[in-house]
Amino acid sequence: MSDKPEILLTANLLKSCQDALDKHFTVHRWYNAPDKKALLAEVAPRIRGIAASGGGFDAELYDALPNLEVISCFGVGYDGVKVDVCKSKNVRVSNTPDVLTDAMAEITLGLMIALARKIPQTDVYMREGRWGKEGDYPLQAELTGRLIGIVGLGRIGKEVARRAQAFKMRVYYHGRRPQQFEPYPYFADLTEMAKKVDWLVSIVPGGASTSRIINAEVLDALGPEGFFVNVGRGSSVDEAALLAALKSNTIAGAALDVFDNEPNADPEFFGLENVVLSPHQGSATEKTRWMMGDLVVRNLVAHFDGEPLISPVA
Ligand code: NAP
Ligand code: 8YV
Repeated sequence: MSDKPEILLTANLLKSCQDALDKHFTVHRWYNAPDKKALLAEVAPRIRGIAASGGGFDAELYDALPNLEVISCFGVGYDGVKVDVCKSKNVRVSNTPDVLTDAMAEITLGLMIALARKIPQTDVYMREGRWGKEGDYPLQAELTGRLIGIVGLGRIGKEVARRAQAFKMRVYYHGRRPQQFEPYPYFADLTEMAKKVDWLVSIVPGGASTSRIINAEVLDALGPEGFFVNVGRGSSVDEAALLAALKSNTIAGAALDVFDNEPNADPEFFGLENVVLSPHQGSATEKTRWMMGDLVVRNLVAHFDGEPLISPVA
């Protein structure tokens, strides 16, 4: 019998992470267990940790593991995890911040450029041979000299701001409070910032405090020459209002990496020309996903070595 701590793996995390977990722990794979009830009956009392995605896991597990000590989340967003329940049970929780910030900033600027310069559409325009038949593609927008309003000037938001400045954009931000050492003008009122800027870029966590903060009023304020980008969480947007704004050209366009219903996003988006769509791949690079997986493992190892968690949230 191994003396390695026994953990539950509730998401099909990437191979390098799973290989490292197998090295340090006895791993019971919940995510593909043929009989989850039988698995619980066999191992529940021995389970001391969970390796999970930030999207959370089956609610039954919160009460089914009497000796659970720690949950290590793959992802910086942990809005799918019941942190209050964990705190009440003295279960520690960690996530994977910072290691994905650069990848996120890259895809945010990439989505902005794709939207402004209609890269998906011009690619198809060429592949369909339309350039030779119909002539040059219509003129487009650009980032230089434009105003960007960042909703959520956190780790990722700050990196987006730095890169937006490199694109000669002027940066503003909105959050629950001004940040003393940030050089950008702060807007306490999201709608007022939307009125001011050309680009509204949302990188806020999920959860109750951000639910539907991007609504019809904000989109109307952004206006017919404004662009909206969401790389945070789909829950932060009133998706019906966004679809209406896109269809009526209340805003010029949107680039979205996150959606209300994933992976089955609303098909209403699919036929719209003024949208760039991305399947929640903000952190999905070889390097970044390896680093996220490594941090999942290092948090668990730290816990079972009696050390503080490397990136605790609770
Ligand atoms: P972070 O450093 O915690 O930043 C979050 C920012 O959101 C903070 O600046 C915070 O500012 C602001 N915020 C929080 N609640 C708010 C509210 N109710 N209204 C307005 N602003 C609010 O987190 P991060 O590392 O930048 O990551 C941000 C989020 O991006 C994650 O939580 C995750 O949901 C998402 N994400 C998505 C992907 C993807 O693949 N698309 C990848 C990574 C992360 P204040 O506290 O001052 O309000
Ligand atoms: C992950 C994310 O893909 O880190 C986050 O919050 O949204 C992405 O990096 C997602 O969490 C999958 O677990």
